[in-house]
Amino acid sequence: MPTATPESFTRSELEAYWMPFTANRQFKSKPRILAKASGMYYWTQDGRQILDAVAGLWCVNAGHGRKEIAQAVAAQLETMDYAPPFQMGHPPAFELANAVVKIAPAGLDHVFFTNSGSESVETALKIALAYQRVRGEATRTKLIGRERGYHGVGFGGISVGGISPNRKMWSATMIPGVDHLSHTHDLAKNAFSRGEPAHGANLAEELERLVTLHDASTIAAVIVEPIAGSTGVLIPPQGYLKRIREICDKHGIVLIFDEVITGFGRTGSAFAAQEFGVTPDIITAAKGLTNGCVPMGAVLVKKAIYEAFMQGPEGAIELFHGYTYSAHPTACAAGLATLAIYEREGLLTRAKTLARYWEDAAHSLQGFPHVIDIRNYGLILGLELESIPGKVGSRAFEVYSKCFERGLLTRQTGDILALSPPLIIERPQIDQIFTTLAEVLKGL
Ligand code: PXG
Repeated sequence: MPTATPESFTRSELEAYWMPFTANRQFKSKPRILAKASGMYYWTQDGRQILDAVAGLWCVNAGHGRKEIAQAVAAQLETMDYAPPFQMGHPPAFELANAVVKIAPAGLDHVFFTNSGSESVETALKIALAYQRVRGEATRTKLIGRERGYHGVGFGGISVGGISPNRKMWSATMIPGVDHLSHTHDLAKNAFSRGEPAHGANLAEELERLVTLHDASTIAAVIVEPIAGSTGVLIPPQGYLKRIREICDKHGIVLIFDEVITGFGRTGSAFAAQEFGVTPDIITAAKGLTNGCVPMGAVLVKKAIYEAFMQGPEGAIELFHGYTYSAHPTACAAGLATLAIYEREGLLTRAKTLARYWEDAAHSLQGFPHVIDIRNYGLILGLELESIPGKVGSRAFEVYSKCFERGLLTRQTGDILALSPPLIIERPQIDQIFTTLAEVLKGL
């Protein structure tokens, strides 16, 4: 365990690290520093125990400090630390691809490895565009995303993404030919829904409208998160994803599900695609693939897309794309050990068995001060608070800070708290989460 205490970092030492997606000045005036983790808990540098209600950042699905993963990583580093991924292979890469295919929706039989969710998104968009070309549909160059979508931070991802602060600085350099569907968040009709909200499937018809506007022959792909995570847990309305699938089929549009958050058990199935009974053509994944231990992402591709590339001279490289660390042996070892834990402990479906308890506990907060919505699916929760006029985000940040002081790690986005604990959570820990939230909300 590190020996330094927060106080031991001077302000200028804190300055050296430009922190990502962080209010750096606010943080550095009052740092929150985590130093150790095990099971469902973190410990701060000054030794306080913190219940992890966000699985790190939606990624530590099997809980912290899993010895099997640590041992697999150590063994791989000693056996072979690195192997070039271009024109070379190594056993864990093929083993992990097969292990992922085994739990993937039927038909998604091929896996391209990346190092993050953002890289998975860039890879998926490039594959979709290239696929349209190799199958003779080169005029299909447009991409459709959705408002309030988060698809990482690459230029493709921010272009199809629908979060204005992530876009405005780079507006002139975003990729051209992108359009967006409306988001599906509708508190007037769907507040306090349990599971999939009843209203909003009609919003999928916007895709038909965009097809009419641009013409199908110009549209390559649509990308959506089955459940939007980063912008505050937006659960798909009943029938919405199915309708998006139908419209994509009708018009030859590639459907990409960004499952960086929803993948690996968070909804109660291995992937949200299986949970909602809608199979996309491409899935992007990351996070839970390695239990957050080693950076890694994956793009799962359906057979017809992969096979469209496997044409022409045998010696030709079919896809000019890849990373130095694609299928890094250490990441593959972590991924294999992680998937083995998920299987052994039934974690990919555990959220289903706890979902009802989670839902009831969550909705017990209805009626608490400033709570304007509670929404849930599997082991995911979005708790929305009424914004203070002119100070959007400050109320939820106060809840987030007070929860942290009381030993609970949550995640705040705008005036929404997003929760998604490790899938090993037990009922008393669910109780602790909602008791703490109740105390904090009462004190607002
Ligand atoms: N797609 C989705 C759906 C994501 O949630 C990414 C892509 C990008 O992944 P990387 O590994 O490049 O970060 C994500 C990431 C939050 C939060 O507060 C969520 C993410 C990242 C940061 C914060 O919910 N998800």
